[in-house]
Amino acid sequence: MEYFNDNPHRRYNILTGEWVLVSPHRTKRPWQGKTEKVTNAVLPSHDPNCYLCPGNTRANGIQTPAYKKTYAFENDFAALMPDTLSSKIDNGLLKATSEIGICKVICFSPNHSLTLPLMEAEAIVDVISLWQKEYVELGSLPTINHVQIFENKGDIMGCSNPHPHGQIWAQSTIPQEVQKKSTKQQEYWAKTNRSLLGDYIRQEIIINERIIIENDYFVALVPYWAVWPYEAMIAPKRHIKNITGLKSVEKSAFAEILKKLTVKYDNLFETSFPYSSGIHQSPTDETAHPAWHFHMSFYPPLLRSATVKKFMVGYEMFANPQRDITAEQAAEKLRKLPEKHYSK
Ligand code: H2U
Repeated sequence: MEYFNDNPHRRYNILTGEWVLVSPHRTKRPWQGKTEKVTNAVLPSHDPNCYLCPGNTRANGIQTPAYKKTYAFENDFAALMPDTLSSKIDNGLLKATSEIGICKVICFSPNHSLTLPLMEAEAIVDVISLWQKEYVELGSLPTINHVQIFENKGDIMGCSNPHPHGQIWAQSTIPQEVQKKSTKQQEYWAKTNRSLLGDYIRQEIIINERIIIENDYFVALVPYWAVWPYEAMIAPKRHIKNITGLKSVEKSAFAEILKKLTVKYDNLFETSFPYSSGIHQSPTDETAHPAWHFHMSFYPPLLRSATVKKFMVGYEMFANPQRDITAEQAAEKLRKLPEKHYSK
């Protein structure tokens, strides 16, 4: 509705049941902060001091093999451990339970200087194949009921090393963000026998205001309820529960759209665009999860330039997430950006 382009309103997140406050009229306020471009460091293809480069030694003395495509290993400083003993505190209002899990590091490429947008789509297919393998292997362990695949990109996101890599934290309980989405998708499925996200995507394709990129099998869009200024979601048009359900052509289409979206991200402020991305998909517990529709979300912090980020502070911390530019404005900006990387 036109009125919402200029006036404060709340939008509903169908996947979590949460709301975001949108204040589009605020984009007119004067900005006296920084907007300069940054000089992007040129990285070598092999860094002798990088723990993740082939042939180098990790912090704990183990040697990384001379891998040619991708490489996964158990995190040496893991947040979750496979052998944690079962224990519980239930003392009045004090509750705690032990948690079992496995954390892995996933190297996307042996080339230290690359990032997903700079990799060839075929090489991204290899990354997706590794994600699938890890999802199956970790998910089939009796103690693992959820496998979270994610990437923190850029030091602004707390990433410790520019070598292209992501992580997997697999654990015995289903984390709360996933639990919320399970509940909402299951409620819709019980009522309609259809995928909530599938119906949403079909509606978005018809409206065509928030789509960034579309191919035969996938869309990349700014969700109606996006919180981060340039938040995006990649989702398959077909109802697929998790990444193991991808057919070969769909896997290539996923890699292609992943590359195109991240290239556009880099082109937005002509910088290696920071973000946290993660794949939400069916948990690996004993349940069938027919309602689950897998998707990959990108939460980038940048707002105005390569250095000016959106702060989730004040009202956002104490009351509710809030954004200024609308999802439609963000999608239009991203849609219009070239699909060729600015550095090439
Ligand atoms: P981040 O940069 O996203 O933090 O990921 C790097 C991970 O790699 C981090 O979790 C692990 C860190 O614990 N790591 C090792 O497992 N071994 C090392 O030798 C260095 C870093």
